[in-house]
Amino acid sequence: MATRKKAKQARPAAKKATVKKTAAALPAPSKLPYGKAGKALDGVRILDLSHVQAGPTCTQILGWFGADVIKVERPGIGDITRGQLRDVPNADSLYFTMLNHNKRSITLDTKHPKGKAVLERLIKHCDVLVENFGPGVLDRMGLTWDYIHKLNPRMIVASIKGFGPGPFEDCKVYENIAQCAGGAASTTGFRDGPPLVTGAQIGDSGTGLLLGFGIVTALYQRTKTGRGQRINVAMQDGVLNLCRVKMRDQQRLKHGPLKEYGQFGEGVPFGDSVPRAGNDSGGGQPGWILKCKGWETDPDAYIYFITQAPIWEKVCDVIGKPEWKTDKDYATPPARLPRLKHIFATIEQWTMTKTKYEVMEICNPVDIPVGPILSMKELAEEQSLRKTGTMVEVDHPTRGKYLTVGNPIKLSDSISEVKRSPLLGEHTKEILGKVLGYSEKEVTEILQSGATSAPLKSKAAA
Ligand code: CAO
Repeated sequence: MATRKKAKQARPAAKKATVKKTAAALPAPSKLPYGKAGKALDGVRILDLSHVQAGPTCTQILGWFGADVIKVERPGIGDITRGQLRDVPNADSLYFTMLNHNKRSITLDTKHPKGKAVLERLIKHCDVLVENFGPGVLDRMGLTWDYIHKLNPRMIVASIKGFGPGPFEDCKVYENIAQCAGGAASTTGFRDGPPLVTGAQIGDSGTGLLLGFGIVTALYQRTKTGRGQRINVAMQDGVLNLCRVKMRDQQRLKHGPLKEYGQFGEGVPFGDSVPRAGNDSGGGQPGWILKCKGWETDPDAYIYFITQAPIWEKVCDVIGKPEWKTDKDYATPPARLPRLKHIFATIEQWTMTKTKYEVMEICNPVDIPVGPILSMKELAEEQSLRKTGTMVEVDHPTRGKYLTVGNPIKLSDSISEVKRSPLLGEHTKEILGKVLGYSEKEVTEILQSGATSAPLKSKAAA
């Protein structure tokens, strides 16, 4: 009894301590209107050594959330994508501009002694170093984890590589290699065709987003530990993570055929690994891409149609097959599975009499899940996407106005502004002087040393 009483007394005290701790850890709620209290990552400084697509995707999204992203680029060349797939002569390509918004650019030869000294100062100044060089490059620059950690124990070092430790760890990797090695290609395409890669950049941009998640998580943990840590995301792992449902199916295969795959209904036996399933729905609700009015001339006149079980009767009514509601061959999901090809062919006879937008108008009010196949042209012109900032028009000093894809993550208190990508080395002087605190004389010395500029061509080479 006495013990119980003691415990009872102890409880409120513990509660009080928790409340106190929480109150001390968080500031009082801001009285400013939402969106006016700064950005989520204000004050976070990113040393961006990344290039091409995977790393820049990550640092761009951190920049949209307010982080100060300082992009270090090789003098005279910069990120290789500046010149790749160029559409406007002498201007940065869309490949570069669409991946490098909200960043500042400093040119630095990291192998030049003065360049290395500047880089070290940047390491001391920043919170996070992001890189997606080929395997071993960072170490060859002298930037081992031990070295960085000694310079700045709070530094988070975030890396993307093609593969994690294992047989392929030394390989260089681009998007499609990751899609192939991560299980996406073997499960994409039609059963009787070769593996296919998808246009969605799940290897590059997908892995970049995962890295961003790792970074904000590590920043949060640092508020408790005070120290940085290493983050490694392999593109193979990132793609495999997105192919989770296919690994689910791989294990289900041991227990019998995958009945929701069209191949089951066609009587084609399964092998020992997950087959390509065309446009079959990945979930338990059968679906397929169907032709719509105009498909003969418009390559995107198609709709994705899902025959979700709870609304099956509505599907029957809409397509003019009310008798299927009671027919034992069609009335239940298991009865339908072996007949999916015929069912979708019948639904298609109906969708071909309508445009994809008309199908949307008819099906959505009765809760039939359908989705139009939208072309890039249609998405670029879609006004609702402009209004939400998902599509943004940006002005650029050398290439003029262009359209870009904005931040898909909408925070109510950290509104994203998409600012144009920097010109090569546009902020070199500003970063040396204002950010790193070099004196005017020191800045001049660094600029004249060749650490920030392309080596002059010798007369013979010119
Ligand atoms: N100053 C001096 N040297 C610099 C520099 C700078 N500012 N920035 C880069 N370099 C040098 C590096 O030191 C390295 O030189 P060494 O090989 O002599 O050490 C070289 O430039 C860059 O090497 P890299 O292997 O990263 O570049 P690559 O063009 O040969 O390969 C890629 C590109 C993408 C295949 C490779 O970086 C890679 O596999 N990255 C990891 C996976 C990845 O992110 N892939 C996605 C690519 S698309 O987003």
